[in-house]
Amino acid sequence: MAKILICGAGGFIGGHLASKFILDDKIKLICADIKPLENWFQNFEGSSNYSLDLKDYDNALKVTQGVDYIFNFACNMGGMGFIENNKAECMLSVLVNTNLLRAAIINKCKKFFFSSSACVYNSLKQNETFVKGLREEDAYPADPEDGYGWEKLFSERMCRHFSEDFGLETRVVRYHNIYGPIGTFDGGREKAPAALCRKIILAKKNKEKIIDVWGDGEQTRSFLYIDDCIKGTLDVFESNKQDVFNIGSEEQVSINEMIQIIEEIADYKVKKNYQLDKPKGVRGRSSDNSYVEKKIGWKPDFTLREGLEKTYLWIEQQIHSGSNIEKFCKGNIEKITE
Ligand code: GKE
Repeated sequence: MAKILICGAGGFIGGHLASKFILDDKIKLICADIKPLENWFQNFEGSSNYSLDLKDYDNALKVTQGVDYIFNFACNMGGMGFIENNKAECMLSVLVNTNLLRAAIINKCKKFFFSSSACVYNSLKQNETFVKGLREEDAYPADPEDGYGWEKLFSERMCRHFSEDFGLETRVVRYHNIYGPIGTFDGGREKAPAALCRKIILAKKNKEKIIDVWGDGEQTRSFLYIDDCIKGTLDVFESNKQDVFNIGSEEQVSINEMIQIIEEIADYKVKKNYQLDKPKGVRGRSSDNSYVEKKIGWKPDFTLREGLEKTYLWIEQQIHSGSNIEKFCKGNIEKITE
């Protein structure tokens, strides 16, 4: 039995990974998150679940005891609305990854996975729309997203030096805006795909004809569906490649183009109220997957349209049923009543 620990298991990507491992009877699964168990997006009886703060070194030592493999997704993060307004809080996540690396050495863990982010990339390479896809080397010279991006880049380098100096096997990927069902869609931490699905669902439900859009809608991104993210995560983790890899999509779209796809899914058109004072992040970003495809053999399967169809449907079900809606939205989402 391999003992696997998922840190941040109460969150979006961690929860989906746990839902994969829980089905494997050759894995003893341990899950940890700072959130109380009732607020975990997904939790499973078959795993050992701990609600604890990994910024406390003693907790990291305790929860990694006897563990073979560690996946660290635990960090204070969200979409642009969150990371632009909580830079110090996002940087404190460096304590989590540092504690876990130290504990992994003490507890002789075999391999360590760190979830980095496209926010590490040099901002000067992202100041136009429809930019050239970012290659792994584009993180240097370093000029990452303020706060969150610096923490992710620093923690990437800690992983590298813990491998070089202490022989700990580490695997690092840079996620490019992961979206899908069973994730945050309101309350301030949500990212654009879920936010815009929610806005169009509510507009349709309340027969409103206009939605708020942050920025001018021309900014571009690529968005990776959660199932592709999990497959890429496992492919990198199981490889023998000690390096950093993009796990993202090369399907670069403007926010306006994404809204058009969601309108088609909803069969409901809306006007856009562009809010130029809202958090916008970089002007353009997309992934270049040539390195991960060559070295790992991974590339995404889902198109944005396919992923948004599943995401839209799930959010619509949550809103119309109102079940557990607080779990996915810490904010004051208006109660949707039939
Ligand atoms: N969240 C959100 N909500 N974004 C909106 C909205 C809205 O209602 N309307 C338009 N946008 C625009 C934002 O202004 C931004 O330009 C773009 O969509 C994407 O915003 P986002 O999904 O919140 O986050 P970013 O891609 O800018 O940055 C995220 O990148 C991830 C890695 O790719 C970060 O917030 C992290 O979640 C992560 O590093």
